[in-house]
Amino acid sequence: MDGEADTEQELYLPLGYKWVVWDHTDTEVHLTKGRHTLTLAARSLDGRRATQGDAIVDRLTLSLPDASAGTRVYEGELAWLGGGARPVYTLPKHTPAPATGSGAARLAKGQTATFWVCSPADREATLRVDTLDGSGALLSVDGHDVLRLAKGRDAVAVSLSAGVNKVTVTGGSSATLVDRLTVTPSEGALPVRTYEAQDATVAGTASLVPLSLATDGTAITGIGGDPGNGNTATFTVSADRAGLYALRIRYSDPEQSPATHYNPDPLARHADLSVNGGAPRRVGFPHTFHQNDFWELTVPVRLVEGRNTIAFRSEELPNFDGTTYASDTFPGVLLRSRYAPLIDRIAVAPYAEEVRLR
Ligand SMILES: [Ca+2]
Repeated sequence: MDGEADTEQELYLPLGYKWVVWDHTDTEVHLTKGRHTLTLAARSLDGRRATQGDAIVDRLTLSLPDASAGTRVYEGELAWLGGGARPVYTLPKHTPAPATGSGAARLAKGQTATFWVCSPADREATLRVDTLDGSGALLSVDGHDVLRLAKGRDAVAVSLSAGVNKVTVTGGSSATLVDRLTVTPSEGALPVRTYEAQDATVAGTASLVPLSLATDGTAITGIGGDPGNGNTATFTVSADRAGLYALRIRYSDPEQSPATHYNPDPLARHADLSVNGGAPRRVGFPHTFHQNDFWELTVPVRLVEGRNTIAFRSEELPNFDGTTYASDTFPGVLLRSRYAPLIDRIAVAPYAEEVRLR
């Protein structure tokens, strides 16, 4: 900023599928009133550090910090209503307060209001349902029940996924008037335990690789291989009590097959995830385009109290006949990956916990 070395900061630009598939990176600058010069440069002011590769920059957007922007409001009357639920714009006389927005959603037993809630990151947020009448409605997030509404019990901390989360209120014993849902980023209600790559037990070809943008400088690579392989990574994690937990996997997925005109990007890595040796669950991981470009993905898992193992493995999946493999039919053409993504770290937090806000 203004050519001053002590304001210089290094930005990591996300990698995209191709040029002109736009993305963004965000940072904070502290500005005094008046005119300033913001400079983006491929070389640091002291000349010692330089950009690797290059980028095309479309624009800079400058916005003021806004404390009220922390809470997002989703009006009940604007929710997706199902099962015969309907918006109500003229409230019954006995309701205790006026509605926000233009009204509320009326949910009789089994009727639903669905909200599409956006989270900027895989992180905790506190969801609060403001109702004007009725009780006993059930709140769920991505199909997991997180709270039964009752008098004074209307808020719950939830481990949201980055991007869109499906939040549903289902009417209970007495018809509920849902005024709105508020979502506020919060901390501490859902304690997070973090396990770095070097905490895992690796087997076979799975091994640690140094990567500068991995949280502790290393990630696990080489998970997966031939059908039936034993190239695995296993974390031992601790849970205070049995229940549903959010498993946040920080990963990179660099593998990409050459694009063709009809199949621009057919390949994504997957991992078969097994908790305490149980039946594996297949998880797909979107591209991050480089092994040193890490994203997070949240997977809900059920843990028992105390020690739990979480194992990652992978192999090429067969064709639709269940027996042949694309790599045999089209040798040398990369159509299905045999590998899990690189894993930088995992974090485990309770999926949801009721909170008392007043
Ligand atoms: Ca409302």
